[in-house]
Amino acid sequence: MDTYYVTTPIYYVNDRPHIGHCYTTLLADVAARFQRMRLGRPGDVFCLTGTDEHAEKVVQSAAQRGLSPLEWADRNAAEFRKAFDAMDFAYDDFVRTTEDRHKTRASAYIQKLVDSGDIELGDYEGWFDASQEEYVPENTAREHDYKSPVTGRPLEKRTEQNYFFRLDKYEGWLKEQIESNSIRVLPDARKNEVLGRIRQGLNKVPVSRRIKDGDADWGIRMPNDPEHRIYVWIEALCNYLTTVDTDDRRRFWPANVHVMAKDILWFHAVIWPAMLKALGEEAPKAVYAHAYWIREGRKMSKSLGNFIEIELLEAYCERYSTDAVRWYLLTQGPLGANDADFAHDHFVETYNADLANGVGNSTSRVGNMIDKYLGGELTMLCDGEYGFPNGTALQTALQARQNAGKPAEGEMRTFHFANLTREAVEKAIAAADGFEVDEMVRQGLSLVRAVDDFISYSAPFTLAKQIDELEDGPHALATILYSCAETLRIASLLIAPAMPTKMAELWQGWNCAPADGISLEELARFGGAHALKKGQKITKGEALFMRADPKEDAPVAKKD
Ligand code: ME8
Repeated sequence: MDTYYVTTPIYYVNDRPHIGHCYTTLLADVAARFQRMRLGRPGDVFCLTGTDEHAEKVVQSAAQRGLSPLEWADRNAAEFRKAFDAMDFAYDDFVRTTEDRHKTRASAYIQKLVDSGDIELGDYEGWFDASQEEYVPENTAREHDYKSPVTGRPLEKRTEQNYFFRLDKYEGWLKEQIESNSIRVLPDARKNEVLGRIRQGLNKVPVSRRIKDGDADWGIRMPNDPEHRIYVWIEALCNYLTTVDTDDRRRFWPANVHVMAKDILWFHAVIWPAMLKALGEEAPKAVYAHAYWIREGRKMSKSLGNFIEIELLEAYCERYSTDAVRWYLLTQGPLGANDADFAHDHFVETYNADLANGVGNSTSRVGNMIDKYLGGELTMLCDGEYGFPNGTALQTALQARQNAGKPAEGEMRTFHFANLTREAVEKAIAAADGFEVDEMVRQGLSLVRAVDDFISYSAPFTLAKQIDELEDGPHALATILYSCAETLRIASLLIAPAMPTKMAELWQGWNCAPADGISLEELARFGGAHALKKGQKITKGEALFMRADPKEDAPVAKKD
């Protein structure tokens, strides 16, 4: 893989950001951070987010506030950026569809589709879902009693003369591309849904609206017919290409993955790839549609007004750290096919189990032992193998347990940290390829758990008490602590995309910040060129996460 390009939807600016927007953008951010490290070439990764500004509802909500659409869009686009800064997202560009760079190129793409006969004029009658800015197919409208499947608001019957995109021409091609995974529709359940709907037959898609008297001058006009405006969805999709359609960014196309929630999968898995095909452009390699964050069993959405707002997330960030919020959203969120409920108890439970008692406890325990027993300096290396026949350090530790009257039970166990860490990195890379970003960082946590298990088994604190009595004692203790620290270093690389600040803190204390320009596989080689060294200073430092009190009330959003 030479380059990696990941996108989020561009969000409507009729309202302020909430957990859903933060969640999708977090997924893209974590994937991009991982790939930057994996490739060792941050400049070859491109993460795009932004705002979708030409919707009718932006005009309406601006008017309600006595503002021009652009003033309202400016204000909300700034809110999105602020929210994304608070969540520590490191995107490479933030596109606004009101920017010239987008408008000019989107308009050129539409003209090209007109010229090729892929866009043509015709009459259209259908059920319009004004709350979602889209037409709903007749059977879906009927199934939902002529109400919006998303918001439950009544659908409107509309007839208009429109330009249409000939989606029907691409039915066979789309089926073949998706079936063969040339375009991967992920997760798998979504692929079947999309194929099922394609098999019902594809119709032409309206791509314009006739401008009526009194309409605000908002949106992009059809380049061939200024009486019409390009339907907001069609121009919005173009953002993924308009933003990288420059000499220096073209190399990022096609996108590796477009990420979104399942509500807008159809546009991304079907309409957009067909538009690209018609334009002579390559289709995205994958489209990933996650499920929803819900609250008390109902979808959270701006239209229902029941979402978890950015202010509440900020209150969680303030109390538990931004990295902890990122970890919770990432690992407990609706990444697969199932919706996820945001619940305070569950937050605290996850925080304590994975972070305070997991990553935080393990790193501070190992740091403290190195400080106490080795004077804060690694004095031995280890080949990472604690099985027979090379596990002499472990045998010495077990001897110490025996001497202290606390023998380890059962058969002698083996801990091959060189293998364990290599496997974890391989699994993380495989997970990243399928956009299972939660599984990707969980590989880091599994290494932390392996170190905890090894510490309980080898009991270095027991060994430390007999250091002068056992012939091999000092060597065994230093070797065991080295392998714990080195395994945690590798774990920290896999966890860093989710918790960049906390892992940077750890690297600072342990003097092991990953070098620039080196790929993950090199960085993560146990005992390799970038490993912890003999003589390396380890500062014990503060615990990364303090235990949370489950009895404490949930944080509350601060309002201006
Ligand atoms: O649809 N749970 O914008 P939008 C998880 N402008 N994710 C959620 C969510 C929830 N409850 N609610 C929203 C649009 N999202 C168009 C997109 S793209 C060319 C144009 C996230 O502001 C999720 O990513 O309504 C969803 O797909 C997106 O916000 C919809 O954002």
